[in-house]
Amino acid sequence: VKRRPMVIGNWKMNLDHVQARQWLLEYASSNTAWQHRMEDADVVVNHVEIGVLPSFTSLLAIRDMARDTTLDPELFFGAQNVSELDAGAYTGDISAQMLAALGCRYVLLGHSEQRRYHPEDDDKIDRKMRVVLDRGMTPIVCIGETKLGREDGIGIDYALNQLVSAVRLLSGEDMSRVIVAYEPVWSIGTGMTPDPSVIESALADIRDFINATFGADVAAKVRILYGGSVNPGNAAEIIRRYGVDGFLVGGASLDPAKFAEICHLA
Ligand code: G2H
Repeated sequence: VKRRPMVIGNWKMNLDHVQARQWLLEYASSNTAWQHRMEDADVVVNHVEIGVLPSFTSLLAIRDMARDTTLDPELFFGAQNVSELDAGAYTGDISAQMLAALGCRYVLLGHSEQRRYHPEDDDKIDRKMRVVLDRGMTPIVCIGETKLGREDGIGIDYALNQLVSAVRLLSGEDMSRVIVAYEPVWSIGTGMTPDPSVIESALADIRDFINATFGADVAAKVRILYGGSVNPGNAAEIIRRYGVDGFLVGGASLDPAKFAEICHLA
């Protein structure tokens, strides 16, 4: 199975709807410049799937502009979180139905900042996985160990336990649609990344778990991304590693030129 590489920009709590429009214009022109450079160099460009995760209030602006077919490459979008509940008296929450109605392709779940600053827990995340899949969207589930875990030698086991819980309610068919983002918490927004060989072995452990739980066909289909301080300087080295299907990019995705560069390195 050939998995399509992907790069997802997680804007976090940045870029209002006006700034989002501006971002998209600048991204489109950076991207065109990259394409010309690639053509001049006769490089065959990978068919990378590219998406952004704006804040809820910027989704509509991105949706309207992303429909513009002159934009190349196609830009998908999704949300940074969702309620696990269907509808009703849940002030301040956003449902999966609402996100699907907007045309969201992805919903990010279990980001460490959600786990840290909100009462987001494994039990809720597995229900969110379910509602996102039921609405035809793709969950991008984040897992990753804290620095503490790493120093204690817990390492990947901590991340794997999060994954075990997140996929608890899923069938193999569901699982083949899931995207897993491995983000060691200590590398998020810090400029520090694990050694590429460590990333490679962590992703291999994740795929082994999927293989053992859902079988080889499913394991071959699931895309596993690396996230945490990805930038144009380290992206090429990480993507070369076996089993790395792409990136979840935070800080560097706010700069449309840097984001376009990472997309072309993937
Ligand atoms: C990790 C990542 C994107 P950053 O959170 O999800 O952020 O690239 O800023 O480390």
